[in-house]
Formats: sequence, structure tokens, C-alpha cells
Amino acid sequence: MTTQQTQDQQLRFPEGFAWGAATSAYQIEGAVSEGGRGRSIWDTFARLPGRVVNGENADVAVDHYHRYRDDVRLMARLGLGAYRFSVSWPRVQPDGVGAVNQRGLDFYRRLVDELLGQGIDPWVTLYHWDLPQALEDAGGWPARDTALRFADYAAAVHDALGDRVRNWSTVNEPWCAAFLGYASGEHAPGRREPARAVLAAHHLLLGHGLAMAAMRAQRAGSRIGGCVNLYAVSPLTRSAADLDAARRIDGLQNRLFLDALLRGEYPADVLADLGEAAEGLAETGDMGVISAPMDMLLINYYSRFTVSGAPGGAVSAAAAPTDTGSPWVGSEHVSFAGSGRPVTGMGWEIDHDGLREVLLRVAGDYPRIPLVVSENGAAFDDVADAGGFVRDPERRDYIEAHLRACHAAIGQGAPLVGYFAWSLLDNFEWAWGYGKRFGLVRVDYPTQRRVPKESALWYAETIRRGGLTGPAQ
Ligand code: IFM
Repeated sequence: MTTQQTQDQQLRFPEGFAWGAATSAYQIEGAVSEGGRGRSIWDTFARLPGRVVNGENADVAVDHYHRYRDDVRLMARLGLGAYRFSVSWPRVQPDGVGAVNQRGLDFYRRLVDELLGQGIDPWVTLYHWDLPQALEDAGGWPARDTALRFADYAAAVHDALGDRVRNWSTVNEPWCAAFLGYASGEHAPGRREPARAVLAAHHLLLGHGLAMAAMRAQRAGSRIGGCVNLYAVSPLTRSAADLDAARRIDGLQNRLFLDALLRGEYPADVLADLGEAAEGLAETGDMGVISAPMDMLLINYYSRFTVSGAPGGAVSAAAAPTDTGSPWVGSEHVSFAGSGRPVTGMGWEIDHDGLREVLLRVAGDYPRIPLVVSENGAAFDDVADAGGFVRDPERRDYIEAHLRACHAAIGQGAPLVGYFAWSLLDNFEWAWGYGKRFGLVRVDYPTQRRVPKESALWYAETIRRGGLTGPAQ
């Protein structure tokens, strides 16, 4: 094959592949006191001193609540086939229980209609971390009742939008909601109670299962899945200690959730690591509810962990994206050693092949269901020119390399049906505030002006072509 032919080679994706971008409610909507919205744990947490960089909050965020029509038009200009967004629970049910707030539901109905009008498929996430504060006051996710309340809320949203939305995900990244929220306290509600975090993880999964059952009972035809954030995990060396560190991290990060959702059991070695914290975790019948067959699994992928079990080993800040705050993977067992790969603006190592590995692992180790990459992307220190345009070759390369990995995984048998770049817009990056920009589209926060970055233009062209060009991975 000549060089020209290699350049021109089309790496096509399967017919019907969903090409999308994703956001979440608290990170973009703003308007936290409008339309009858209640308070969420993030409204409270962001006001606690020292919890969010520069004391920032998402009261305004990128004002999507008021600008959604323009944002949808922008998506259409980029040629997105699908848009994944989350519904804010406190906007729909201000206190997390009881009657729904019709004005909240109406906002999402208008958004969905706008998307459909532009030929963009809406993918709804029901929970992306903005628990109503009233439910946290009643115990939060460590309380079993929260899972039941979540199912009621999910049914209310599904009832309102199920006639026009086909694709649904229940809980986004339960690992983060449980362990960052209740163990390390880096995320709302900011509790540092590791044993309660394990309960929270179980109830988030139970909430997923109960919500799916409630939605299925309402109407057939919705495609519903859970959403997990998975990592490729490697031991630094083949030493027994490093292998054990990799087992622990893979166990708590990946298998705890995959085994529950797709096998109906928690991994025995992880339960053993957790010890007392895992005792009496599941009530009779819970695991059946959690593992009811899903229509798809949504996978968020960002990085690989390279870990060591050397006691007291150095923890490279670049390689340890989060301190789980949990005693089972604490520094006496694990250090995040890193592998020296280049990192993003978050300090997360870039390893596109880890995505191929994760997709093939899920496809090979678990019952076969359609897979979706529901988040993938990178923050970098963008610099805008006078017109607001950002040249971001690193972000474009990141996305391109990960799409190549997706293409390779499909070729090797992974049933991947869609890819969503994180994120459509620069937005509020949780405890990092506005300092970390993941958007394909630049948002100038003082003016709220949106300008597609170079990566967005490249992604639009890729979507238009239906795939990549050049040699396969
Ligand atoms: O911004 C977050 C998103 O809310 C959940 N997944 C990871 C993203 C980047 O940190």
C-alpha cells in the first residue's frame, strides 16, 4: 500500500454508531434557584470553605439553562448525532421525594424537543451526583431509602420523557459518588467515613437496579444501562506486592461494579479486603435487582493506573488521580507509581490503548451486551486567541488516539455502539472549579461566549466522514 493510500484509508465505524458529546446538569446548567429547583449536595458542598478551588460554585456555570437552544444549535453545527446530558434530581423533585416539580420536567422536555428537532438523539443520565440536599440530610447514599427514592424519581422522569427518549443511563460513575463523596470527602457531600462509602456504593447500585425495574414496568422499548468509570490497571513490576496492589485497585475500582452489575455478586477478594465494611452489605434479593439484564453498559474511560505495593512507596501526584481515602487501598497497600507517560492537565496519564484493553476485558469477561464509551476526553491548559479560538492539538490527539483504540477494539470483537466525548462545553469541574477545561467548545466565562476549539472542528469532520483516516492502530 502506498503512503497516499494509507493516509486515505478510512477507518469506518459500524452502521448506526452513536457519535456524541456529553455534559452533566450541575456542571453546565446554572440557574440553581430558578424554576422551583431545590438544593443539591453540590450547592452545599461548594460553599464549604476550602472544598472547591477558589471557592467557586456552579450557581451560574455556563448558563445552559437559559442558553440551551443556542447550545443545541451549536451541537447541530458540529454534526453531533447524539447528546448525553443529565437530569438534575433537585430540579425535578426539589426534596427528592413526593410530587414532581412540573417546571423542572418542562425544562428537560423543551431540551429534548429541541434536540429531536435538530436530529440529535438525546441520551439521558438520571443521576450525575447532584443528590437533593434533603435526602443527604436523611442519610444520603449510605441510607438504603435513598435507593428507593431514586427509583421513584427515575420513574417520574421516564414517565415524562420516555415517549421521546430511547437511551437512558441510571447512575453515572457510582465509584466517584460513593468513594469521593463518602470516603475521601473530595466530592459532595464531603464525608470521610470509608465504611459508609461501601454502603453508598451498594445503594447506588441498588438504586440503578430499582430504577431500571421501575422504568421497565412503565414502558417497553427504552434502552437502559448503568454507567461505570473503568481504568486500565497495571502493576509496576511482576513482584507479588505490585501484583497485589493491582488486584486491589482493579477490584475496588472496576470489578466491584462490573461483577455486581453483570454477574450478580461482589468479588470475593474485594469483600475480603473490605472486611467488616462489607459485612451484611446486601439484603436478600438485592444482587438479583442489581444484575437484572441491562440493554447496554456505559463506560467512562480516562486513564491507566500503574500501581506498586511497595510499603511506603512514593505516590506520584501525577499518577494518583484521587486519594480514595479508603483504608483498603491506602498507602500501606498501594502507591500510584505512574509509568512516565505524558499526562493531561489533570495530571492523568494518557494511555489510549488502555481503552482498548478495558473494552475487550469487559467484552471477554462478562456476558455480552452492547458497550458505549459514554465519556472520554481531556483537560489541557487552553490558550484562546483574540477571537476566542483555541488551538488544542493535544486534545484532538487524545480523542483521535482513543477513537483509534475504539476502532481496534471493535475489530477485535468488542460490541461498541457509541462514543461520547467529554465534554461538549468547558464547565465546572467539581472540586477543581473552572480551572480545568475539558470542552470541545471554549466558554469564555465572563461573557458566556462559546467558540468551538480546533478539536471540535476535527471531531465534526470525523463525524461527517463516519470515521477516521490513516492507518489502523
Ligand atoms: O467532569 C467529570 C464528569 O462529571 C464525570 N467523569 C469525569 C469527568 C472529568 O473529571
